[in-house]
Amino acid sequence: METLLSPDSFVYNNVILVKGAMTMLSKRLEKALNDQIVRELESAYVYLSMCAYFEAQNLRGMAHWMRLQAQEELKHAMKIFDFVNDRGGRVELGPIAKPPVEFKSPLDAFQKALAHEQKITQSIHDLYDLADDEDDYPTEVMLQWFIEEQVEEEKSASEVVEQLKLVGENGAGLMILDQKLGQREAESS
Ligand code: OFO
Repeated sequence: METLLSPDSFVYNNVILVKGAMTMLSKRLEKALNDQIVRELESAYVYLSMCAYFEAQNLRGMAHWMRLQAQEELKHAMKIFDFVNDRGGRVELGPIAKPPVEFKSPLDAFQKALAHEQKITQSIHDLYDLADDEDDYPTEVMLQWFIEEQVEEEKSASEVVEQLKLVGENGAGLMILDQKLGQREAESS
């Protein structure tokens, strides 16, 4: 069905916005979005390091889960990267911290993954507050995708944490869970 737009409206990310709302990013928001790009790249780095840990433990299913997670984080970084460019901003990448290398156990690794996601959720919420303060509607719309995504991110890490707690020291249970996590499929978008 065709949507009739008034002459001063346009569609951005499936949302109708009024022309003039798509102003340049403020310097403060540009800096905050750049920081978020780095955090998303840092997330990819953290999960790749966890992937390497699981590979070394011969837990190939968990390694696969972490590899896909790292790939998703790169897509998250690129979403914001493209958005900053689309808004006439300047992407400026910063340094990425060295990720943790060793973990006490698979449970420890997934607990750290969950804690990491909780930190990222907070940073997305802080970004949204800033966009809201500045009445930057396009940034708010773009961040709504991330707000929903963070609910999924926390949920999936938290599910594995709970399953690993149930498995405990049971080697057979760990193998079954590893197999199950190896079936994770890449997201389509
Ligand atoms: Fe980008 O969602 Fe995880 O960190």
